Amino acid sequence: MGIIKERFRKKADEVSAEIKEIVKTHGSKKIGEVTLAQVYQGMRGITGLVTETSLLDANEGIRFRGYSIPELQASLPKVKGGSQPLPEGLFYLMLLGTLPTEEEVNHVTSTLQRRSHVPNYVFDTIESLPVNAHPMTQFVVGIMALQTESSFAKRYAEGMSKKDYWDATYDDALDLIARLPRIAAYIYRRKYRNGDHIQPNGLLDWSGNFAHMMGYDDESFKELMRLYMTIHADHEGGNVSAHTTHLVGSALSDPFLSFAAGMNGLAGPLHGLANQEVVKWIFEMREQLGVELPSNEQIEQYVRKTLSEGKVVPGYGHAVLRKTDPRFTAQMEFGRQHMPDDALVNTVWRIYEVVPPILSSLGKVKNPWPNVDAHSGALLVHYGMVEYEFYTVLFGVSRALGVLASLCWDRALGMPLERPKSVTTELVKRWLDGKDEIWEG
Ligand code: NMX
Ligand code: MLT
Repeated sequence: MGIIKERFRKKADEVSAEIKEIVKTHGSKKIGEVTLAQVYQGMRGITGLVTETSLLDANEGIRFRGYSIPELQASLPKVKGGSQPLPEGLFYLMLLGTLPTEEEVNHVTSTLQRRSHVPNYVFDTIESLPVNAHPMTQFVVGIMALQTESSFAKRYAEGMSKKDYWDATYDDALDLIARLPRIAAYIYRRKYRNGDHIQPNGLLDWSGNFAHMMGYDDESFKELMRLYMTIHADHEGGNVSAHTTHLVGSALSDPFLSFAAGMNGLAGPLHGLANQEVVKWIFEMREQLGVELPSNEQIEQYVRKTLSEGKVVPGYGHAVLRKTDPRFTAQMEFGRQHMPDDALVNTVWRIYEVVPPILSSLGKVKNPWPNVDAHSGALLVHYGMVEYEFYTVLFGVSRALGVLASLCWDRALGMPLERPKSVTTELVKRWLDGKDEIWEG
């Protein structure tokens, strides 16, 4: 057994015992009330899940095992001469709960390199799709093709004991994380570079190699990938991609099936697809105005036009956050350091000045501030990655770190099948008339 796997098993045994005790002693404690509005309105604010890897505060933003993004930037190991954290270190942190040393991060990097081989039939399956298929469709099909490699599915079919579920899940999680950059880069080169593929470089870190396979060898692009892969990795458990992966995993669907399901959720425009929508929206604005860097007044008019057409302003708002997303701020900082004069990046910063007061004035938007997707595309365009339909795939590769670390925890803690109660409006009306006890299900 590898040393990280062994440490995970030990840690999981401890946490598992602790949780058993908590549930035994305090299981009947009430932690909240549920209103009818919450049931109809996307279950906002209902605490119904446990996710160990990260926790979101509405005002402060995300903390990974207690560490904010600036704290991760300060304390996670980096490549020599680099200033962004290695996301392999964040994976270690999310999995084990402690910050890794440089040696431990190198160990994760080499474990991923060792597991990174993608069988040819996966590429053949992707090739069977039309090249104009959306990159997220190609990504999910690639993951599904890889599912034949699932150690969990194979061992389950052979009669694996419940106590070994975590072990097979861990193997699948690492295999998936190791292979996703190769699949994603293959899709990028297939769709946008005439199928001129680039072989992996086994000497590079996970994100550096990913950048290399996509055809971006500039060191500052690799730094951007390290930052990107770190900040998109996890956003507690209730977001669509994390929750879907957890939900599907709760049926003991293997990690490939579960993660592919999560990625189908990430492909929605209210979730991960928003990063492509932001750049598409700005490109359309620039085209309509015929300028590279629109003024604040021009942006304001364009925002009002978007709203008057019954559309949302992409990259703004959030179901939980109530302040500027620290992931936006981290990217803004990167932009200030690496490309302060870039016209598109400056447009993003002007949009940040213009949009919040407009959204606030509508009186219904709970969070007028930018989220992670408002900034990411502009940084990518700066390095020549203008193919915005691909951006959600980058988000997906990063999200694997968090949701698969969580799936390991789900299996190690023996999390049961998720099955909340639903009701019909007919029953709600009967309850409102005092005729039924609807909440006893
Ligand atoms: N532009 C215009 N209207 C908005 C926006 C926005 N950016 N955000 C919220 N609203 C509207 C929303 O459509 C709703 O209107 P109505 O009552 O007419 O249906 C009203 O404000 C109340 O919505 P909220 O309670 O503030 O937001 P909710 O929690 O329902 O949704 C989002 C959160 C993220 C889905 C929403 O803010 C949105 O659609 N934002 C734009 C898309 C986006 O950036 N998504 C990415 C989220 C981050 N991620 O990576 O996943
Ligand atoms: C995410 O990163 O998953 C998004 O910000 C959406 C969310 O947290 O609901």
